[in-house]
Amino acid sequence: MDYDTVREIDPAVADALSGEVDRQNDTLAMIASENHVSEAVLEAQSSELTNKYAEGYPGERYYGGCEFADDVEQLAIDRAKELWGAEHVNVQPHSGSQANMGVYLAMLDPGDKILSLDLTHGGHLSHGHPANFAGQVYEVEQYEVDEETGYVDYEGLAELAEEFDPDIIVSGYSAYPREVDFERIQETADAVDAYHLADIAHITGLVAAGVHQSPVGVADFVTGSTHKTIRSGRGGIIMCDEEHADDIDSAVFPGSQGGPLMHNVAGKAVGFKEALEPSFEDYAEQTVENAKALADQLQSRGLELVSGGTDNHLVLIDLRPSHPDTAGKEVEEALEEAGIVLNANTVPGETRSAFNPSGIRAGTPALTTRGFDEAACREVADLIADVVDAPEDEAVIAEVSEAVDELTDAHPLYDDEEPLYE
Ligand code: DSN
Repeated sequence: MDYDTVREIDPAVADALSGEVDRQNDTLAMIASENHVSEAVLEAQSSELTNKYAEGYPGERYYGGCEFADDVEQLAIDRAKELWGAEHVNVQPHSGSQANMGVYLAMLDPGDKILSLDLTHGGHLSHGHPANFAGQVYEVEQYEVDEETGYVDYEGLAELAEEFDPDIIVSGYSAYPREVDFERIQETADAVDAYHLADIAHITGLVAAGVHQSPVGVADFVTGSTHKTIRSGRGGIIMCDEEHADDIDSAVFPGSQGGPLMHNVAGKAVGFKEALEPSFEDYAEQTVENAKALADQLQSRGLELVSGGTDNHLVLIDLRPSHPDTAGKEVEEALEEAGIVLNANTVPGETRSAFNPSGIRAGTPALTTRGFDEAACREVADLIADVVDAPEDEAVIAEVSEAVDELTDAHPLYDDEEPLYE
């Protein structure tokens, strides 16, 4: 997009928008939660539906003029049901956090108990961090990963559940490189008579494509975001059995949101249609293969990975064993200077601070969308390792930057010539 129309009215914003296109074209997006959506999703998301208020649900709106909003939302719902096999789907949450809020509001009273994974072990703010509404409204206890293995400590979780007697157990994580055993967590939830919320924000696409086990039909509630590995319009989603449908719908609207962002719902519908194509399964498989190649090459360069590898779309490097004097933020900043954008991240047993932690999280969803294969990801792993070894060396940064330019030139993004993906 050239943003000519915006430029006529508002050159400052047009500059920023064009700058962002160039930034995405010229850098490697390795923040594990990010992706690049198709031109069709972009177009739907910037449609005139942004003008429409559509409080309510398809066929039951509070305002008139909702016939096309109804069409779009029903398409998004039907496609989501087909993708994930859920009985009931709500596509209105504005984000993954809003989706989690919808479930809490529907099923819990203030002061009820949430048992979730600690943020520094890979959990998410909306699972009950004290700085988030979930930590302020509910009583929260947190389970952890085993610091030796990096895997969820399922036994510790079961023991803690017995002790704490939660009303809801949250599974699904933001910085966890291994397959989640949703059935095992469900057994624990059953044993203590708690609900189970599986937040698959990061792995929505992997689950839809069948390359990660699905919690749908296992957990009581499944939430997610819709713009990460599933690569559709930005926002959130809630899935559940028919039994809880009315409670969930009322908790989203009017419980916690007003008018749905119908332009985003249109982007979700289009992205879900794309994800129903057989090629999406190839994309999801390649995303995981790419992460494995990245992991393998990082390890061969002497870097330590939490859990020793990955089963999904991300790797988590613990810098402490190999580079005890180098902190995550320093590496994040040096890599960004070289054109590789990822984030510093806490690691299990964190000894630094949340703002300048000891780890780096890197994901392959966006690179895979861009056409990177295992060989290209191994090359990227070498570039990352070069910078980790010498984050202050400007000559190294310059060399890596040149290699990034070659990679981005070889894998054009939004280039007006070819669609990003078919
Ligand atoms: N900000 C997202 C992530 O990076 O994992 C989670 O919401």
